[in-house]
Amino acid sequence: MKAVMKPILGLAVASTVASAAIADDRVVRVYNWSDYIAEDTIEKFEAATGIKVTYDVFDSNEVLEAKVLSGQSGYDVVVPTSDYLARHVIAGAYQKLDKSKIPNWDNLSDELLANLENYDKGNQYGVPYQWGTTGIGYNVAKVEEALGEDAPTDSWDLFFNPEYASKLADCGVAVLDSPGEVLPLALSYLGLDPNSKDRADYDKAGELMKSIKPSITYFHSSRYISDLANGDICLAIGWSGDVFQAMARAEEAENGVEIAYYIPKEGTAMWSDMMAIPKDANNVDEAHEFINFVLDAQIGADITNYVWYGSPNEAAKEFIDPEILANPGIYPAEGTKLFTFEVLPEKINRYMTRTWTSVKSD
Ligand code: N2P
Repeated sequence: MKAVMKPILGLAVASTVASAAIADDRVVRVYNWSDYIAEDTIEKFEAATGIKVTYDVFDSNEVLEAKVLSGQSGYDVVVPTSDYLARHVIAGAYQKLDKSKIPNWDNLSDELLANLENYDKGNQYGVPYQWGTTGIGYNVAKVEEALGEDAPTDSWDLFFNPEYASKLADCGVAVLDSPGEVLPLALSYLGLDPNSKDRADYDKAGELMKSIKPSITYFHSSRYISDLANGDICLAIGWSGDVFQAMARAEEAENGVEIAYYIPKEGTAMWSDMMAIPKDANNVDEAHEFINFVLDAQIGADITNYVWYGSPNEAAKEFIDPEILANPGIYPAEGTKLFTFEVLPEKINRYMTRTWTSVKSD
């Protein structure tokens, strides 16, 4: 009898200890874009709150959307772009924020919050995280070598005009792997509405993409940072902060690679990514604490100083590197042509996905 009792007792004790540990350990599961947070933000949050962070990353709204719309994301905080947030809200994927648990909400820019009401009336579901533009990152020396001094390094022609793109193919051209990011740019280049609701327009955007497809080395939404930094590609259609991070990495490596970013003169997309709490979140209090922490003025500035994206945090401005605030690639100059993404009918979203698949498989 004794011999049998002992292990059972031992087991009972062990499981009591384990469940006590689970009850005490507060956790928050965060799903954010890759290369989108300061090196020490998580560490600081854990030290300040005792909440343990599980941190996973994605690099496209499409990947995030598949998880969020499944209703079983497994996350407490996710970060869709504002137009995707709006779609997910319509689908009932998020819970309303409890702003009484986000005292740092007041640090946010009122002007930005007002603009974001186009996606989220009353700012009930989404909290701006960082914002930026989509543009062209390029290797200064390699582009000059391939195209000479007259390279149109202020225009979308560098990418969308096969005459130039074809000369860059050998040194490598990377494109974001996302219909929702790239097709509006193609529409805009063609002089069409970047938020067109007309399928025929997407056929034209698809044709344009196919015309430069032979010059495209790969479609991927995060690899271009290290490839630009290492000199492995000479052009990327990418997001502002990511290209600046590539620039910083090259400088740090002292490898002689000079990277530049520009917003094409024809105009581009400006977007804002939003923190939101999925319906299936298990750690709702912790999610609010995480969001509130990110909205701290110093923490918000740390993030922008590290990832080179625009901050929605007005109070953070005094801690942001003045060079970043003065950089028109990060904070676009007055008069820059910019458009924002609208929430499109689902049938248009599906058509964009189909168009993209056909571009990639062509
Ligand atoms: C970070 C990319 C975030 C911007 N790597 C895309 N909305």
